[in-house]
Amino acid sequence: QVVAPGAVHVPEWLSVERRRELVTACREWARGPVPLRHTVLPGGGVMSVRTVCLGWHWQPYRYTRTADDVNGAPVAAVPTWLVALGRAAVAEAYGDEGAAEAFTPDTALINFYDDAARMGMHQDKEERSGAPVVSLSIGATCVFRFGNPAGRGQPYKDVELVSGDLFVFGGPSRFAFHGVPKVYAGSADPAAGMRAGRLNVTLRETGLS
Ligand code: MD5
Ligand code: FE
Repeated sequence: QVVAPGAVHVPEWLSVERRRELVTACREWARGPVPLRHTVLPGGGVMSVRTVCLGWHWQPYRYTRTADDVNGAPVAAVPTWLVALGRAAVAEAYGDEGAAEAFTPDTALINFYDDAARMGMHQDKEERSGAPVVSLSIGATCVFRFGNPAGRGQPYKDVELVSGDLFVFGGPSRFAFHGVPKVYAGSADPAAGMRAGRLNVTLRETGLS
């Protein structure tokens, strides 16, 4: 499942039980202290994805401790169990206990996609850390477009991500362009508590203090 150097896909890594726990926790975080919201871009565009953050609040294009573009509230902390899950994910993907122990995510970005939501090709460049990004997908199947660090266009690989999948992006893949061009309607995971849409949780080190 090595898609590119540093990019590892582990299909259905999360047990159904784990998925349910994550879905329940995300529902709670979506209620507050900062509500799930469509991010508004500086040019006035509105993202179709809805997002809530833990630890640090991502706004285009910086991290803050308070959700200044939503309600000004301090964001909720990243729970220790989620940090532990992130470390287990790095261990699983890289088979490297040292890398797993060193991974100390201080932010989680939680994205909710309804069946019509998309994410355009972009790079994640706001972090000041060489650490990998851990991505957990639950619910509807999507097409994840994994590109290259040079630009939005070709070459890219389209990978289907299904409920429970883990993807870790590190090393030379950390700054690859990527996006979600399609969510498959009707492919959600009721056993995990997702009756519709897709949930993606990313765990990251911001390198900020
Ligand atoms: C998602 N989220 O499915 C994706 C999963 C985001 C975002 O893109 O910015 O919230 S994270 C995919 C990712 C993260 C960091 C690097 C790379 C991919 N990569 O180099 O391909 O909602
Ligand atoms: Fe991204």
